[in-house]
Amino acid sequence: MHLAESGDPTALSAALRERFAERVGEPPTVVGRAPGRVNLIGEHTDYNAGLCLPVALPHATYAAARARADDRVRVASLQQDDGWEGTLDEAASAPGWAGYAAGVLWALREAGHAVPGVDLVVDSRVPLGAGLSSSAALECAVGAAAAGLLGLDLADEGVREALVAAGMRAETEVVGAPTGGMDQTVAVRGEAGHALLIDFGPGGGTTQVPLDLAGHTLLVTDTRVSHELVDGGYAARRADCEAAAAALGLDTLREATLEPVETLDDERVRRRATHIVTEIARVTATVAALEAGDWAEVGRLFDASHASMRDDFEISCPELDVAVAVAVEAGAVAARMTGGGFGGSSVAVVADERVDAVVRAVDAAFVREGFRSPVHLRAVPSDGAALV
Ligand code: GAF
Repeated sequence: MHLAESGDPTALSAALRERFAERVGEPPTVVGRAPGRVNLIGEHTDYNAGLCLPVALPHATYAAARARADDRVRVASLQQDDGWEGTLDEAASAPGWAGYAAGVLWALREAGHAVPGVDLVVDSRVPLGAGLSSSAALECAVGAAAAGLLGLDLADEGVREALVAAGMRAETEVVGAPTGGMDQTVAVRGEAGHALLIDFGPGGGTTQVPLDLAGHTLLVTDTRVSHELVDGGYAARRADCEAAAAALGLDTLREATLEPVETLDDERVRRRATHIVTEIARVTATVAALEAGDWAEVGRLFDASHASMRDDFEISCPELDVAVAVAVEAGAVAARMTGGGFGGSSVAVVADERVDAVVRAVDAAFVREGFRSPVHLRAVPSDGAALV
């Protein structure tokens, strides 16, 4: 059975330092690291002031950096052929993948930090375009490296807030993906052994939820159907949610209940709002079920969440539906699609001794259906952004 490895952070950092020195001519002064994430439940709830429950992956992005004497930013990636070079001002419109990296430096400077020109080389073990938040991992790895260059302490609450905010600005303003903040929050605040309950409502915040998997594995399956948040589907869902809140006379769907939602005239908008209201309730129920070790209930909640995303929010795809159904048939106690949707990954809770059987069953089903071979990984709950 093949699972995509996260690699050893110390070894990856050392290898990246060497590659940086070859390219830049001098060694980096810092290496920042930030993880991808898998969301257990609470999808598209973040921009509706709702709840979600992500876990930081052991698979992370690494950003090696060294300050320059001028105000130029040069970014390169071990995964991408193209790099980017420009001034800190021009970083506000850096194109393609470089926008996530250079955009964070721009956003930190906009927030008042004395960001210097920087040479940056990044490396990633987060599968790209897999709905596992490779973009927030990149943003927050660069943010961690920048904090290192600026002498800011990543354990400091204000610094963490600044990194989350800078990552969000890079993504929404520089790249133009109207996302909601879950990914950057867990990339910075994730803790080993925990899921992170995030409350995006007024006065909300984050709570570490100890995750006692009791002989289970969080198995992620990347369908390799590439998902792009910059495409129109994500923004269209967000617009529908805003339309629903407006029609109900509310600021956000967090304040909505099912009864008035069921009276909404527009059938599509009604189904979108139904997903959000029921999904927020499922997050609270999942936390309770996890705390009680009630895996059967977690299974029911994941099942309902998947159906809601498939039928009401309409963000699933045949590959995700097959991955989820076959995982359950092969013995997973719970499975659902995860992340923004339109491709990407599923997450399943599988008794350790059944992982092999589930992986084989999903692989065989993908062959039968003529889908691309999926990639699986073990989502061991891990720490958020740090220097390595
Ligand atoms: C993507 C977005 F970036 C998040 O903000 C969130 O909305 C998620 O999709 C869906 O839950 O990862």
